[in-house]
Amino acid sequence: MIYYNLVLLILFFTLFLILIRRLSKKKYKVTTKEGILAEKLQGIIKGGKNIFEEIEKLLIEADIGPSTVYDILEAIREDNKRIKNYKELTGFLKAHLTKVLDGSEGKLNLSDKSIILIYGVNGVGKTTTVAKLARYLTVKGKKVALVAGDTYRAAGGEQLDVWANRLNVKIYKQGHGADPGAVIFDAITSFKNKKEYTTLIIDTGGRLHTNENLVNQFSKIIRVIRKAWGKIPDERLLVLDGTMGQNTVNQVNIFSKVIDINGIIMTKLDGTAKGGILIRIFKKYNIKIKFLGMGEKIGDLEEFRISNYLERLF
Ligand SMILES: Nc1nc2c(ncn2[C@@H]2O[C@H](COP(=O)(O)OP(=O)(O)OP(=O)(O)O)[C@@H](O)[C@H]2O)c(=O)[nH]1
Ligand SMILES: [Mg+2]
Repeated sequence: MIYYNLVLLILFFTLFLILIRRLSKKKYKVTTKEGILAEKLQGIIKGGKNIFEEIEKLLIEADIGPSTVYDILEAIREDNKRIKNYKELTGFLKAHLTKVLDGSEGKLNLSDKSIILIYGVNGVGKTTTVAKLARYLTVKGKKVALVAGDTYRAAGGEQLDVWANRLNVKIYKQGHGADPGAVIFDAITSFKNKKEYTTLIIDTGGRLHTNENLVNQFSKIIRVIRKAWGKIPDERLLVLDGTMGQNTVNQVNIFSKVIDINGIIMTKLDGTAKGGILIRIFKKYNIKIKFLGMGEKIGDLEEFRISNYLERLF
């Protein structure tokens, strides 16, 4: 009889444990926000794996950069007792990275008449970003005109033309193969004297075979703008492709030799790309991050906000 009762008790207890686990799992799903790294972090915590090794691997994979990852792990070690679950871990990571990113949010600084220069390597999303910015500024009441400065690619000017038509904004363009310097010079000269436009956004080409060519061509464009405008462009925005990872650091390095970059726009963060590299770039170059490209459509441009960015990352 005693034996029978004991078996019954064990059975009851096991069922109770299963029920508790089920319930807590359900609660877990409801209460956690699912950022890109969320699932993996939950796995680490729940799997009882070596938490430091796993977090290190994950943060390195997210392109956050070795020195920042090292700092984070040191801080977690010091604060080890506090981190008991997923929520506490992400809270800790967000708080730490918010400090690292302090000062990284950048806004456009435009006056009654300003020029925005958009540049970056081949295919990163420059032309799309020019169109997105045109719409962003039009909504804010600016009178925008565009310059098709990419004359290398046969479709380069046409692509911008399509956007300009859709947005109903002015576009300065010349034929395929024209000298980009001449296109830009003529556009600025006209823009300067036209009261009906407040903001000129210049698209440039990125299709050059070597870094040296790119730098030479780009230096020439800046010289032309200085000559026509009397100073460097008011906004000098480098477009980086979020899916390119570590490569983007080299791109910042190359362009920073020729131009005083005053803002970064990172595109293609609507897919699996985490964009953790922005943390590394900001730490290294201290350049403001101004916008994130979140898709191919005209409205898919987001002002960079540290909190939103980190919310998406974790
Ligand atoms: N998913 C996604 N795709 C994007 C985004 N921005 C641009 N693209 C796509 O990326 C591709 C290249 O975009 P473009 O704007 O032509 O890039 P570009 O830098 O002007 O290219 P080149 O002029 O050839 O150097 C296009 O298919 C765009 O639709 C983004 O934020 N998300
Ligand atoms: Mg283009």
